Amino acid sequence: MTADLFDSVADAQPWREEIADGAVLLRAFVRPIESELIAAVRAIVAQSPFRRMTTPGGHLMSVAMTNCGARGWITDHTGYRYDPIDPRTGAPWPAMPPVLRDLALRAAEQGGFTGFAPDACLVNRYTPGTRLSLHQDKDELDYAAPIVSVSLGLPANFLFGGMARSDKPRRFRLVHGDVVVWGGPNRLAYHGVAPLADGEHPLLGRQRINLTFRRTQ
Ligand code: MD6
Ligand code: FE
Repeated sequence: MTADLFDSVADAQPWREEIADGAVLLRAFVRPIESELIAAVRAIVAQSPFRRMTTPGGHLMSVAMTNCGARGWITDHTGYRYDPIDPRTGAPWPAMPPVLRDLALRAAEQGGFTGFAPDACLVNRYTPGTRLSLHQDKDELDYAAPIVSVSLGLPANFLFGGMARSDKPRRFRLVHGDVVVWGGPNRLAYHGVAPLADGEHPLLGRQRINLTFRRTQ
């Protein structure tokens, strides 16, 4: 009787919200390791600093980016790609810390994707007013692997659309500690981030940090 009650509570998992077929939102999933994550991000940035990149169309992105892992996502006037070398430092990107690799694996499992082994982690820094326009993540070779996306710092409105850019996106408020796991039939859904509202986060100040883990090849 008591066991049944607890089982049904566990099954409900209020922290796990299915937002689309193959996409789940894991509320507060990384709160228990937030200090380790923030320390890991600081170490990455000390080696490969945040920088604003230019799109192939010549636009300077408002979001600043860096990477860790065997390959990093970059954009310049020649296009988008994954590259093992940070063009800013001329050296490989910082290695992916075990705490990050492990969290990506555990989160992917919660989304129903076992054995996720990311080789790239894109680190995005949003300051108030910055945004990421609707896009698809399609520079990876294997769409069978999901993407795991971690939010730290200020809250953001995540826009989640359909397979066409013109599909009206739904909005999900992502706060510090939330994780989105994204794959399956919605792997190529259009998505973006609305302009960041101003605020002050107790651990990270006036910014939002987003980590997205990918299997690129
Ligand atoms: C962000 N995220 O949340 C940007 N892409 O800052 C993404 O572009 C993203 O959260 C693919 C899957 C999940 C994501
Ligand atoms: Fe994306």
